[in-house]
Amino acid sequence: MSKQFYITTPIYYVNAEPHIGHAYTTIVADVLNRFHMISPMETFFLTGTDEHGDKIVAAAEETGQSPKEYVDRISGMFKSLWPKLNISYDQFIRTTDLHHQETVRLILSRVKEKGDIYFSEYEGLYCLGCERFYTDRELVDGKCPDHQTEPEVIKEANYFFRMSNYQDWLIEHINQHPDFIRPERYRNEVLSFLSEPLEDLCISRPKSRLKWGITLPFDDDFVTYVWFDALINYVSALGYPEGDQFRKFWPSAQHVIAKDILKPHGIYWPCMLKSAGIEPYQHLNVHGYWNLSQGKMSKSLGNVVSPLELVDVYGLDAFRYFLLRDMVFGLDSSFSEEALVARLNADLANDLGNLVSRSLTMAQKYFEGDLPEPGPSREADEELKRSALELIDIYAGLIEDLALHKALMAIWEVIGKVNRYIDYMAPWVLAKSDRERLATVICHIFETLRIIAALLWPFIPGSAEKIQEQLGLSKKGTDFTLEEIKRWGMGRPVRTITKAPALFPRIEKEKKEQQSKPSAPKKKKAPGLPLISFEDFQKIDLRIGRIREAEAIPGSKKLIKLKIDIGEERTVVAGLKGHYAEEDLIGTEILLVANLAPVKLMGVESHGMLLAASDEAGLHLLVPDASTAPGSRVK
Ligand code: ME8
Repeated sequence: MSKQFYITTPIYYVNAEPHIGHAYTTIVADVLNRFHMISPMETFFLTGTDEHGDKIVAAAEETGQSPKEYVDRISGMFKSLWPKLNISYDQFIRTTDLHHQETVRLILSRVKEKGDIYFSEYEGLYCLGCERFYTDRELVDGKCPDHQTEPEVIKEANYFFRMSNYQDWLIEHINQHPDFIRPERYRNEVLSFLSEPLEDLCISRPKSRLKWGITLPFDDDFVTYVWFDALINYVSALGYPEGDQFRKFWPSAQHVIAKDILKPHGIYWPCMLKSAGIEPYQHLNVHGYWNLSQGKMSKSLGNVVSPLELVDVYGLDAFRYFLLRDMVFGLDSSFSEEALVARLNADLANDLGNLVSRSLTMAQKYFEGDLPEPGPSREADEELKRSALELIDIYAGLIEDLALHKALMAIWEVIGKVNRYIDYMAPWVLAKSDRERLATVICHIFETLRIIAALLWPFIPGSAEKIQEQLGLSKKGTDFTLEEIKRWGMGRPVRTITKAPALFPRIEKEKKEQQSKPSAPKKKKAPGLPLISFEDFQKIDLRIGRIREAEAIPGSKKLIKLKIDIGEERTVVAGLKGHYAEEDLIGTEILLVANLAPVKLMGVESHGMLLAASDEAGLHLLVPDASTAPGSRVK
């Protein structure tokens, strides 16, 4: 692997304020960047704003500002948002930057010299929202699928880029580099698009219609089409063609985008690069949409969720963690505050927060914060050590594969193990009987915590550094490389361990709501079911299970077949489709009615029933509030 890593986000349009979709992409790029920092590699992280085109002029007109005043203001909002989300980018590019404009003109000249640009009259269907011509087959019921508006017929003479010249080369390149566009579903989408003849790309707009853009180097009466301008930011930022940064970082380039802009990035951009004589990027990483319960969130629909408002209420790392844990990279996800609160309370406050806090309390109480040397280790200690060390490679592999939610699940599996190790070892008993054993156990807990904190740093850097601080470590964040993280025994603190306020305070949603709404109606009484005796209740065998496999049942709209570990393996059929993605279920701990008589559903025999509750927001699986061993009895 090369020693450099170059990651980019899309440059966002400045026609509206940033929302959680933009935050997600930028946080993902930040996680990947930070992960490569500790790999360690020399990294470069680029973000910025896209400031030309019809849309921007229309948005500026609405506010009564000039395009320049308008883009300065909104671009500033993006720029000032990122530090508040702990995004550590290296450069913020604006397409109105002079050096970017010069690079666009240089590349246009090169492509023209190559013979790939021609002038022609064109009549087509143009969507103002997308700023592009549509072919009939791309429209849905005659309307733009994104904006649900009928495109205008526009006839004008324009410059065209011979994209069709590069169709065969691009198909070949994608076939030879299976992870050029990933995940696979988006690679297939691009290949399917390329199976039809590629049309040439209209790359200019006459100034009579649009002045706000970069003037073509070979015709003063035209400005550059916004996409031909915007995509070039990825190389202009590095000082193409002569810049040292370009030479150093471009060969390792990776883009992160959502599926809405797959076509410009998966097709136009590689063809433009090829024509200009620049090597293609390494990877195009494509994620799905964050939706709200009522559908896609978008600026044009006006139903966006503001990142800063969420951060103010729930804290930055709860927000970052939720976005990264609840979206399977590549698939769509539904955003709800309820789900965010559930994650915060269960994973952060209970599992991680309590683990850190109880460990620090024990170190204080038994050793006044000054950990002694550990004594000889036993099998259970070795087992914990093995899990913690194995986690490092598993985690790295999952991040390389963009399975960010799985990397977090893997960390949480080890968090669960440490919590169980503490319960099992009962240091409070050892404190009275065996101080040497106590020291060994506490040292194993601290070493595992050191590894957990270091691996969490790319995801929730602020909290990870606080944990490192509380553990009394001299190093923080990027100071720990993956190699160093692997060195067991480094965790002996150099300073006295400090007990600090809770890392992730629980959100008591109902309490909060009641406080802010004194006249809120009383909670509905539970609907009356017949009373049962305690003996009857005891007949139900309720167990903690962990989902190992999840697979949709073909032909069924609702059912998913699950393999669940409850100390033994159970096959259970559950109506979870549409509420949970199969991949998301794997690793989840659930409550299972384990002694229900088997039933056959869609030909599959089901041995038990999962507990779940539903309300207006959807169906929610009931889960233990801290990781619990599979098979544990629920009482
Ligand atoms: O397309 N869910 O800018 P843009 C997830 N200027 N991500 C979302 C999202 C959602 N609901 N909504 C937006 C442009 N995004 C061009 C890019 S690049 C050379 C030019 C994120 O402001 C996601 O990353 O419309 C998506 O690709 C991007 O914002 C679109 O941002």
